[in-house]
Amino acid sequence: MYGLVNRAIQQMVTTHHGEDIWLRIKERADLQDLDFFSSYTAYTDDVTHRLVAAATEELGLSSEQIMQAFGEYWITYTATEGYEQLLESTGETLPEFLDHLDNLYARAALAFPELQPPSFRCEHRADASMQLEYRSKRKGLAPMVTGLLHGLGKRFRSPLAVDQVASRDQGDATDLFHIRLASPSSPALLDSGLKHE
Ligand code: 1DX
Repeated sequence: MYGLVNRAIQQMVTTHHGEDIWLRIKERADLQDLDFFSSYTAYTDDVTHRLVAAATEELGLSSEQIMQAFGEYWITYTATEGYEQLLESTGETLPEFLDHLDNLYARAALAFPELQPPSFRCEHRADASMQLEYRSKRKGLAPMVTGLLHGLGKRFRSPLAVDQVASRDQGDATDLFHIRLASPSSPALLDSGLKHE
């Protein structure tokens, strides 16, 4: 993946846990000789997976927890690192944004030819819930998608609940996420753990 992804992991860890922990994670991932990640260099996915694995050891969190936190972080990180326009032009509301995710990638891929974009398809239900299908060449990143969705919920100030209802890791054909938006008409949803922090 492009170095921007590894830089985002570095910044998330440094901000929340400090420089020393970051250096330990980097060393455990056998990346101690690397001075920095260059945003526009395509690194092997292995580098990212090693960072996540090392972070689980140093932070005592599961890789699912780390990838979910990272997905959420990615939304604010990219917004402040020059991609606010890209996010803005993808949609003004969460449902619109989810409908246009493949567009976002089509535009990003013009500038960054080594991007290996996943693909998303969003179905809107009569009860205003949505089902998002996620397809990727990569495996094991579904928890990051859950985090991305929570990050988008914060961006659009619409708290949401995400349930993964099918999983490639469990042998299903694709990864499917069921998304419920909290609305003024559903205070029960807001009380059931939807409201984060
Ligand atoms: F819901 O691959 C909201 O390298 C979402 O299965 C989901 O293949 C927002 F460094 C610049 C650059 C570069 C900008 F300059 C990426 F080159 C991309 C910025 C997307 C913002 C995907 C990153 C592939 C790198 C992938 C999950 C899971 C997508 C990570 C999240 C907005 C981003 O992102 C999978 C790669 C950008 C850039 C956004 C992604 C690669 C996403 C989202 N993806 C690189």
